[in-house]
Amino acid sequence: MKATPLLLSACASLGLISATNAATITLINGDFSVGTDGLALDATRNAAQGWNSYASTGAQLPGSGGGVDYYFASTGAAGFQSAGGNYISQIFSTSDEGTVDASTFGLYTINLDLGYRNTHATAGNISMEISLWSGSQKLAFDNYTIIDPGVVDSTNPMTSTTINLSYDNSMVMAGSPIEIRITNTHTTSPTWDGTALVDNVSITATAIPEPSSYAFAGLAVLGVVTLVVRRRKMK
Ligand SMILES: [Ca+2]
Repeated sequence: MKATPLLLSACASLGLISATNAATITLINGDFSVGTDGLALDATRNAAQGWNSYASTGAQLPGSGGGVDYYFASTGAAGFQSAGGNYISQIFSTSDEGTVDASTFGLYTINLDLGYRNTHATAGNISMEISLWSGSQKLAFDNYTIIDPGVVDSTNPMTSTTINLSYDNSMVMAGSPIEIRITNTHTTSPTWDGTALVDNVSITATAIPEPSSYAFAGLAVLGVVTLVVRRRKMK
């Protein structure tokens, strides 16, 4: 009967590592509804609060101005042109479980709405890249194709999309920043003919058990098996 406590111990170890530790990430202004002055974007035309934007041909976030208004009142989405790499990004640091950095979680589920501004022009399928970065290091990425819907008056169709990204967070130094980037990798001319729309971005994160936890559980199971085999041989 000495095997019983060890068996319970092994089961407890397995239970610990199989339990998921999901957390909702706090993204600022995931629906692109607020400007940098805290007012609604459609009233102020300021850049979106919480987000950075990068483009080869000027700013591209809703309300950022600069000669082209990227804010679309009908959807309230961020829009950016097909200039071969325009992207928006946000470094996030908190979740409902506390402070987050790139070493905290290894699996991220990103929900967002993607669409095509097709009321005036379209220019082929738009390839989007959704990625996670820590500084200059790309940790994970996936691609999504927004199919060219053709020009249709008074639309701008949006589709809810889920992207799962994972990486080995045990290899990332604690305290490293983590950033989400949403990139329009399509290139066309004029660039605004292929304008991608992004809205309602949210992220949940899950811890991936460290390999050492698996090793420990494996050793515990091995110990039980060995003990059982020995006891049977003794009978
Ligand atoms: Ca919105």
